[in-house]
Amino acid sequence: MESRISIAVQKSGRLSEKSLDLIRNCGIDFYADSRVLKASANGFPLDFLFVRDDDIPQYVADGVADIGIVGRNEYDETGLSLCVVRDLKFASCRLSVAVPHGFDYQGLKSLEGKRIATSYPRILSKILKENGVSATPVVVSGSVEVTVDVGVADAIADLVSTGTTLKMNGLEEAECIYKSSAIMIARPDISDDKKAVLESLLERIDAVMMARHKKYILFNLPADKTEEAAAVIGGMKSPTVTPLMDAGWVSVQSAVDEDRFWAVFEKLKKLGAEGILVMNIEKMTE
Ligand code: PRT
Ligand code: ZN
Repeated sequence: MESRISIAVQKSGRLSEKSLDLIRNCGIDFYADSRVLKASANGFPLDFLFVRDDDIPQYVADGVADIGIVGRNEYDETGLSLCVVRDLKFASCRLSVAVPHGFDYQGLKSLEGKRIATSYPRILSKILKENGVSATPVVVSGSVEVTVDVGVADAIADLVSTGTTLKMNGLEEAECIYKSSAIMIARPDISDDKKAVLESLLERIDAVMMARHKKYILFNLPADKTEEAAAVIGGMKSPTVTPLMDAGWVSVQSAVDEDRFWAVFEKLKKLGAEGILVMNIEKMTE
């Protein structure tokens, strides 16, 4: 019988939807309902376990699940030693030191002897130790941003994405000390059969992630500008160039990195490109 692998995914929260979207985009079909704890995929040997994110690393360590999707912050905070098989690059955030207005922050040394509220005492302590700073972590499991106001801490170290929560609570983001995003973790002692299933899942994930950062462009170009256009596009291989009925023109198609897209677009227009079509890529391999 074919081996199946199980994945622990956050039941409801910042990671849930994107974790499930990623797996669906891998062409894996399943039914997830917020009231159920388990699900099984159709046509791919993957079973789901929907749990709180805090529990995911331990479940993977205990073999309750073979793999899991969790924030790097949650994983690092456990101190467990599992395999980080992919950085999935969503749910990005940073752990930042934030201080009340009027706190003269001059780097981590300003925290010497201070009380710092955080939900990530292990990560914070490691960073403070590396920087030779001795401070007292005040461990709280939520509402870290109110601790200064109520007088239990002098500063905080909390996750930030837009910075709105800090501002709303009268705090200033003083320094980012750690960066996080969703990662896929796996048990180190997974069987060979399961490893093969994991490899096939990772191959699909890589294709989806690669496509996410690319656009596909198709345009007509004066034939004598082909070399220049290829240089502008750069990328993996030379673009595909097809002659048009009008001998002076060619049709060019290629994938372009999304972050370079507008710069490439402008340059191609200057070279005389016409009828530029831009498409999202669903999946892609190197
Ligand atoms: O119920 P369960 O335990 O499963 O979920 P949870 O409430 O513990 O976690 P959840 O869903 O809030 O976050 C899951 C993961 O998302 C975290 O472990 C991070 O890896 C990641 N992530 C990304 C964030 C944020 N962005 C984030 N902004 N986690 C929390 N926040 C909080 C932050 O703690 C602060 O309270 O959002 C607030 C700040 O947001 P901004 O936008 O105002 O800066
Ligand atoms: Zn949690």
